[in-house]
Amino acid sequence: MTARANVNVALVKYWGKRDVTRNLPATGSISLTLDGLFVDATVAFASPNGDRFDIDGQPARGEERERLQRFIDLVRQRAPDAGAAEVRTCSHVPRGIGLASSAAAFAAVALAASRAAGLDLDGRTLSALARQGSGSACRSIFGGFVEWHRGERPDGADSVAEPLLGPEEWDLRVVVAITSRAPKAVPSREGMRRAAASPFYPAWVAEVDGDLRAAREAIRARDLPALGEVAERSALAMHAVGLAARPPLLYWRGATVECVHRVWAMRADGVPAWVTIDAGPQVKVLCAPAHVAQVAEALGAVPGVEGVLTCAPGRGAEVIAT
Ligand code: 2P0
Repeated sequence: MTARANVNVALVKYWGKRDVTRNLPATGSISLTLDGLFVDATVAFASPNGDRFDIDGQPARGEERERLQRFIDLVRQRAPDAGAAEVRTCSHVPRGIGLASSAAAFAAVALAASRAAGLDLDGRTLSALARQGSGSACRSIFGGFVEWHRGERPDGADSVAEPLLGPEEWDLRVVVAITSRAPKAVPSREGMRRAAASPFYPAWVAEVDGDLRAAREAIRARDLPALGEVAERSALAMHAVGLAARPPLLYWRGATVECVHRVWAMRADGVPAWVTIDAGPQVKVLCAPAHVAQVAEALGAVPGVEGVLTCAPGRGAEVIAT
């Protein structure tokens, strides 16, 4: 069974957990699933050689292996007779540089593994399962604009994503400026742990409900300036929390800052474009299709930018081979 899932970019960020084991977030978040950056996962049960995990053609090791092992154990709790698993993932997105490859990977594995085990989970249940592999994976189950609800229950059954607007319902673009391909120094998990101890963290949490409301409203109204504004402030506030943490957390490189200034200068010149930045140095710019060429050219000309990608809204996770 092979499933494909796209990455997603958060417009209102998930940054911090209320339960580390189950990946229950401190706040809700809203994302856009992106076309063209995806992970394929192939899963078969009843492997004769015990559990096997391969990532991009290599046996999984260390922390990555443990995460996959824990995840497959969760699937087997629902399908105890499934047997040993053979899991292979193939990534079509650079890994570990802040482009959400783990979100796509766990969304794809959740779908492929549950189907391979004979389970036919509804979107909500599949989203809750994917969340336990990687929090943001619960959003990649769905296409287009997606909201992940914080939920209240200690078991996390209500901490699931739901689609807000399908990928065909609002045609936007995200232009990604790659400023460094080096593996990130601080994984998101550790970043969130540090952020939660920042003196600014309570202020961050207090702002998120208002940002979620504003983003939901902007998406409903297809209001790009309103959505861009909330996305930009959510990202900058998330990074401000890290700057104030002890030890401090700074994902940006010099070119990251230059890209932000470039986008702000373009906006002052009348080009509607807004930045967001995740747990890495890449800059993602939200704009309308009509402005993609201009934005991509401007970002590509910023010293230190190593490459530029453009993504349209993408579909949710789907089975591509049985
Ligand atoms: C997000 N990020 O909302 C935020 C913004 C990065 C910055 O979700 O520990 O890989 O697996 O739940 O989902 C990246 O964190 O973390 C992330 P885990 P995840 O997209």
